[in-house]
Amino acid sequence: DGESLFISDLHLTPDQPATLDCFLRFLAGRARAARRLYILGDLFDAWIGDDDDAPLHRAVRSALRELTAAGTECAILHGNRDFLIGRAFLRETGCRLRPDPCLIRIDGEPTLLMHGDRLCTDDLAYQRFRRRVRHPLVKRLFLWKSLASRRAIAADYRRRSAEANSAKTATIMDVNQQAVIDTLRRHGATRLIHGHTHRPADHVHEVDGRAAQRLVLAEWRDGVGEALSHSASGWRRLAIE
Ligand code: LP5
Ligand code: MN
Repeated sequence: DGESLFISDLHLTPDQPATLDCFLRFLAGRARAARRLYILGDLFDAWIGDDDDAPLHRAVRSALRELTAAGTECAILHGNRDFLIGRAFLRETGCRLRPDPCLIRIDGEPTLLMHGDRLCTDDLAYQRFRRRVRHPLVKRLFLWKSLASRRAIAADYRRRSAEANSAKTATIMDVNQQAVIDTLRRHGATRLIHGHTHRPADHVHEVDGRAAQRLVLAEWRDGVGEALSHSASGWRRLAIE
């Protein structure tokens, strides 16, 4: 029943105008013709609250509103950089927030959608950071601050994160195999689609003697993106330019 598109890790920021243009063309074209669009987290490089009035955020909000008004259903998951996307954003865009993980059925197959950061269980420093910043009280205190100080804090976190990442190994920053298997088993899923690691690939895992597929989405950068497509003709990766 029409095409479903899956994207993640666009990391939209005014510093990367070509990627923003690419996304806006995608919304007005391929996505508009599709039945559903799933955004699996990190749409933005940093989301500091729905009251952010920066031009990029306005442009994305209105483009998403046009998309949903034209009839494409748009579901969004929180990423580690935009977990503060809230009700006002959803109201303004017509997007629906789904939990992470979120189980859907495609062709009758139980398919799990995640951002991917929860699966990186070897990265203890990140998981500690994640627990702290997702605490409801910490979020509320942050959102009470002025836009200017929120911008400064987010920039500081982004800087510290880049520093921390350059000291971590690739293995630590990838998903943990056991976490993948446990998650698939717990949800009875035979397919997992996620982003976050920026290592696009099709993996096969064995869960209780049965094969399960893990499709990892690519990040968007330098004006080039990727969408995973599912339609009557099956699964395909599309280059978005
Ligand atoms: O994002 P990326 O790809 O660089 O790396 C991620 C992990 N980093 C993050 C941090 C984000 O980049 C910052 C997002 C800022 C915008 C959100 C608004 C701010 C809201 C604040 C409060 C409600 O997610 C990175 C992983 C990597 O993915 C791979 O998985 O490794 O993890 C880290 O860098 C964490 C560090 O290891 C430890 C944390 C350093 C910062 C210390 C601040 C502690 C403050 C505690 C909070 C109250
Ligand atoms: Mn991420």
